Formats: sequence, C-alpha cells, structure tokens
Amino acid sequence: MIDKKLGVRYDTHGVRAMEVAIIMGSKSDLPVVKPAIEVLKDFEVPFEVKILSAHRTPEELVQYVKEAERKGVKVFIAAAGGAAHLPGVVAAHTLVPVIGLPVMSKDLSGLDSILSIAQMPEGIPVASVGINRAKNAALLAIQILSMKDGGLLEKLRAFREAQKKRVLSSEVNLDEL
Ligand code: RP5
Repeated sequence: MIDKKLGVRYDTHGVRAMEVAIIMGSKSDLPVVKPAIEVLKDFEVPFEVKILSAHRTPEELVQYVKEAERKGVKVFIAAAGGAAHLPGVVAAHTLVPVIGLPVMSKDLSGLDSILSIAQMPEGIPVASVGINRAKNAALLAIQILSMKDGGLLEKLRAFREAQKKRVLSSEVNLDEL
C-alpha cells in the first residue's frame, strides 16, 4: 500500500517497507557506522544492517543486494576501509543509488578508502561522503528518499533549522580564552 500524500510504502501488515540497506565490510566498521544508524532511527527511516565483504564474501554480497532490491530498498549505504571496493561492487549489481562511506584505515588514514570509493569507472557512479562521515551518509540517503516523501522533507527542514539555530546561538566568550 502507498500513502500517496507522503509517497511512503507500507507492507500488508501496515509496517513501513525497508528503505535503506547499510552494508559494512567488517564488524570492525560498526563504531564508524553507528552515527548513520542513529540518524536513520531519529528520522524513523526503516533500515537494515548487514556485514558482507566485496572480497571475503563476494557471492553472498551480490545475493543480498538482489534480495534488498526485491524488498524495495531505495538507497544503499556501503561502508568499508582500505581497499574499499564494497560500494563499487554493490553499485555494479544494482540501479539503486549507492552512498559509499569510507572508513578510516590504519595504514593510510582513510585516503585509500575514499579513493577506492570515489574513483569509479565511468558508467557505475557511487556517491562518496568524507572519511568516517557516517552522519552525512545517512542524511544524504534521507535527502534522496525525501524527494518522494513529504514527511521526511519536513523533518529535514526542521533538522536544518535546529542546526542553524545552534550555530547562530553559539558565542565565543573572550573571558574563557
Ligand atoms: C575492510 O577492511 C573492512 O571494511 C574494514 O574497514 C577493514 C578491516 O577489516 P577487518 O580486518 O577488521 O575485518 O574490508
């Protein structure tokens, strides 16, 4: 069922259908991914989290991407560090937009991660947020969803307004310096 006013889909039990799938290359990525999970919860966006790797579980990854597509996922967030081919491999197997979240790496401070994600061959685009910028990955996913979801658009407006108020109300007390 679709709520036409909001453009939101519900399954037969009246539960809002899953909209975002977060995939991370390893459980060790979870601390970086957590802020994205928190943002999606705050905005009440239904999501799923999976640990699957482009290199260590390639077949299962592709199988999951196809399954998620069938479940109606509208955005993938794929987090990986180092040779971060996960977002690119996901993008190669779907027409659903993919947001790459580069995870800080031990050896190259995440430069390897972000370049592996952003520098895709022509024809298979992946959006990339900054290194460890999980919150932005979730907000970008929500912005994509909000194009067809009036309720989410309102929540985004309120989020930006609150953010603006916080910045404008912050002051530097010269006595504290
Ligand atoms: C990547 O290698 C993962 O996404 C993680 O960021 C990094 C290290 O993985 P582990 O060795 O901790 O499993 O595949």
